Amino acid sequence: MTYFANVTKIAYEGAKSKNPLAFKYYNPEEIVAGKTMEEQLRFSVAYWHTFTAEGADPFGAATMTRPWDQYTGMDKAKVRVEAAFELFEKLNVPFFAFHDRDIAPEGSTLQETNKNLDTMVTMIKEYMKTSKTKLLWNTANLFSHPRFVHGAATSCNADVFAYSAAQVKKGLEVGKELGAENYVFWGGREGYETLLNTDLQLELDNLAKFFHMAVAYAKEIGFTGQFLIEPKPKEPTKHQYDFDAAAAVAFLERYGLLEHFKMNIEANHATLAGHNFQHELRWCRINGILGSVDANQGDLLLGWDTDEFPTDMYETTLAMYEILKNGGLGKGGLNFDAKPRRGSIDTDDLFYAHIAGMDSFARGLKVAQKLIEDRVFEDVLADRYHSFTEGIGLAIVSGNADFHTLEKYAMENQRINNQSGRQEKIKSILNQYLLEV
Ligand code: XUL
Ligand code: CO
Repeated sequence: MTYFANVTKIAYEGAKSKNPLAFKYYNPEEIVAGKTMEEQLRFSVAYWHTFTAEGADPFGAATMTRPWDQYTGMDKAKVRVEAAFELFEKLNVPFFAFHDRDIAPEGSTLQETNKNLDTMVTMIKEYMKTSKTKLLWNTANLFSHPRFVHGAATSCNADVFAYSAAQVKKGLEVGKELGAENYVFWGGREGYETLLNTDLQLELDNLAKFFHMAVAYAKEIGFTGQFLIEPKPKEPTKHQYDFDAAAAVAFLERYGLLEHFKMNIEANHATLAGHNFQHELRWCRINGILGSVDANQGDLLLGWDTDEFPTDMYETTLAMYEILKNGGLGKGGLNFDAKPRRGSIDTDDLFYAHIAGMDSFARGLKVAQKLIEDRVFEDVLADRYHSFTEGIGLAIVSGNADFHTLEKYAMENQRINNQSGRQEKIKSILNQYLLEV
């Protein structure tokens, strides 16, 4: 049985290829910066966008008909797994990621829901035995069902807190069973609509308790996946507690949780927070908490989370620059939390979309590697911050200055000379690399 009859295994054919179902830049075996592209990029397919999303938006119904749509319930879930492993193999991706409810439908009780999940986990585990594709991360969907109307771990209703705990407990067991390299917490409903009815202090304390319980349970069962928080400032909730990496880290630090977590940075979430992708990656990198990436892009003309496949070469290049400077992603990967546009209605579009994303990041990797090799930005910084390498600047950075010595210096130093930031010149150089590497 094949679900993607028009597509054979996607091969690397090089930049001159006119075959739309071939990689132009992603050559999994090619060595870049000491590792194969496959090892550097660690691509992952997001189960929800690829196998459960069907093109619905807040104003209109589904536009995409998939081969598994002729089935319902558990039958549909099983056919999706068959199709998923066919797609993984044809795309030659090393990883995938899912929410619990992506792979198995809810039953009428939590017991029945867990039973459905167990059946699907057994099936997926069987497929994973003969597939190279591993589980990058799993997570709990604590946002779709109406029970999460007021939040999950930050709900005003203790019964919902308990239900959410049970769901994450099961999720950690599933993660262990399938050898997940990470476990993600994205708090889409963890936040508030209005402070007029919100006990902010209690909600944050409860969220911290929830995370501590998750850390304890992972330890108890020997689940060794890396815990990741995925920041997002808003949508669906007006204000989400894990607003951006800085807010998430301040929270983790305040509650003694920082050593147990890293960040899963999503490009579109960064822009929703008023940052750019590189900002969030850089911030995590310098703080040693860059865990994984949800690789997508937003549309600056639309104010919401459009989850487009990443094709903007500036973004992929600067993202790969941060990732290489980070020494890679460790247990993390580049997970395509992305969907074809509502008008891209064919099943083949799933392949075109992934190829576009994989090629854009592969090319970004090569340009970033060359930028680093040639010390393009490193030399810019060395020159720009030169004043901190000698004299008073060296005294400041080495901790040998105080307000007395600085005042004395400033009084004696009558002339301050500033130099140009040279932004436009730097951008021209970046363009040369993008066009010529
Ligand atoms: C939502 C989002 C989620 C998380 C996992 O914006 O990004 O799909 O990645 O729950
Ligand atoms: Co995401």
